[in-house]
Amino acid sequence: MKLLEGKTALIFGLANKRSIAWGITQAFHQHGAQLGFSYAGEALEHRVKPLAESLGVTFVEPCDVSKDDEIERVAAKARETFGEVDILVHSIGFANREELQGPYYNTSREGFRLALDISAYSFTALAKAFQSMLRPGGALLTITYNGGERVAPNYNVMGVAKAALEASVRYLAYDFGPQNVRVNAISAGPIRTLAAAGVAGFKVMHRQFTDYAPLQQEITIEDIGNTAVYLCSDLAAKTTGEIVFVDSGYNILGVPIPRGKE
Ligand code: NAD
Ligand code: 0WE
Repeated sequence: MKLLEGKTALIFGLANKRSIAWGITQAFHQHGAQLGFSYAGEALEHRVKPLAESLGVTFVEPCDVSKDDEIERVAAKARETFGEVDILVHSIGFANREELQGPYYNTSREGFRLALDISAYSFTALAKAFQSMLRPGGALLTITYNGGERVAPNYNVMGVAKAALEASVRYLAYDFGPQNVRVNAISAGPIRTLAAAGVAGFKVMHRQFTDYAPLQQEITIEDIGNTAVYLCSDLAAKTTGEIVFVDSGYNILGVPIPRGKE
């Protein structure tokens, strides 16, 4: 059964084949959605264009989400191309590398501003820019991490940004409710993407994740894609303002002990 037939979805945050945005793209494509992409800027064009072409997607627009004029430009382009849009996916996060190690209290004022601007505010900015284009029955979706609710060592200012992002999901869900547009987030377990590459201690964290998680299984971009289809389809018609965990059950643990060592 195709769950997104007749729906148009715009996906922000595609960098390469390992991106969570690519897992979502493939699942949306399999479910019959008409797609459009937006990517950060020219440096990524040579990676994103071939991926778009492989699915026959022609709407591929650069947009640095820290720039209001670029958001406005891509929104105008979407209106011109599609008229109305059903689904908007935000799969974007960034902090300066030096902020993702050492004590959180060392976060600089500018590092805090940048991380919250790109990782949290941009979702609200996109919601505003696309508000008048969103069809009733539509959905906004973003990707978060449990480091926004609990302490993940080194995640630091990104955790604070995810907390702001998750609160934005609830406030936006309230705002968009009367328009019958739903707003949700997927809280993904650790996945080896570009944004996870070279992160201090990622390998150790990833290893213990599968040792402790109830399902004892790694999280894939396909797992996130499948849940994204559900949340953006009419199957989730009465679900809004939620943070849905796709993490093999890791977040439910109060006393994490490896299997067999209880
Ligand atoms: P990724 O590097 O493939 O995606 C991050 C994207 O953010 C990239 O496409 C990058 O170009 C984009 N981006 C950064 N700054 C931007 C800007 N100024 N304007 C526009 N785009 C910008 O990595 P990913 O893991 O797929 O990350 C996607 C989302 O998933 C992020 O919000 C991340 O925090 C979240 N997440 C990742 C994991 C994980 O373990 N990989 C777990 C939970 C949540
Ligand atoms: O949200 C993320 C990735 C966040 C991220 C990663 C980078 C690395 C490269 C944001 N900005 C940057 N900037 C860079 O220059 N994740 C959930 C993956 C992740 O990142 C961590 C993690 C996990 C998990 C950082 C520290 C600790 C754990």
